[in-house]
Amino acid sequence: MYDLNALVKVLAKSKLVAVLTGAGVSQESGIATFRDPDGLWAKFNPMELASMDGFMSNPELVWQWYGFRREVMAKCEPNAGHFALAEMENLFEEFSLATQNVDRFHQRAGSRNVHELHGNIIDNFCCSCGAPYLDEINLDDKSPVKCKVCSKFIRPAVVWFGEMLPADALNAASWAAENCDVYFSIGTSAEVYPAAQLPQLAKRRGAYLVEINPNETSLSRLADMKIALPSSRALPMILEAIKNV
Ligand code: BV8
Ligand code: ZN
Repeated sequence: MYDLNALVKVLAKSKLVAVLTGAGVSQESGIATFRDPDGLWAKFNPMELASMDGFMSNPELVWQWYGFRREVMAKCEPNAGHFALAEMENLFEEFSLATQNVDRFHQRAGSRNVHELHGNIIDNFCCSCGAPYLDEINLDDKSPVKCKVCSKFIRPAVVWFGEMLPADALNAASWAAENCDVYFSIGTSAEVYPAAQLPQLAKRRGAYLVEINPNETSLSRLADMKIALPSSRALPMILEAIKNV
């Protein structure tokens, strides 16, 4: 069981608060998660779709899958959990938000300093020469558009399985995990590495670890506090408790 008063007391003494979010934070905005029974991967095999090999062997299928997800994200809105995190950013001396999500909902909700560990689904670049592709994407295109420089395929600016995470985002998120007083792991199954290492690293370095997730994860037994609520309910409650101190 969680105790918001105890959490507020710990937060009141904190200089740096760090956060890692996963697909669960966007679930209540209408974006399917990856591993829940009705999740994105449930219908597809992640290695088949979210990897360079998958894209090269079936560019049309992968391009259409991203088109479908872009369409869903364009119709959805950030939820109360995103907005609460954006407000929390201003309540602490230092606040670091790292996300595995590619939907940019944290930024749309007003978070200014977001470390995108798995890239974003909005931008695109060339698979071959790396040139950014800046034109509008037609979501009805059934096959990937071609690069204007070398006419190879364009791809979404997400990090695929087997690909390195952007060094600047991972370094910033790792530094925050190593130096924070409180670490929130929110809406993630903590199964995808190296992002999943961050909460463990924070805990090892002595941070107070809070997990917000209605379900159990491999992190739950490590957490100092487990809040088994949807993030869109838990985060506004935490924000209110902090503001009412
Ligand atoms: C790397 C972008 C190596 C794309 C994503 C075999 C082959 C290749 C690699 C590996 C391998 N085995 C292991 C690996 C490493 C691999 C990995 O970790 N695999 C896992 C599956 C074991 N990692 C990688 O490949 C990474 N790169 O290792 O590079 C390397 C090393 C050196 C040199 C070169 C290369 C790259 C990983 C990034 C993959 N890209 N996304 C896209 O989106 O299309 S991963 C994808 O999973 C999303 O980013 C997603 O966010 C992420 C993690 O999932 P979660 O966010 O946790 O989502 P999930 O559905 O799992 O969980 C949701 C949770 O929310 C649940 O717990 C649920 O209970 C909870 N929830 C639900 N509703 C709510 C809620 N919580 C709160 N409120 C709610 N309302
Ligand atoms: Zn090119």
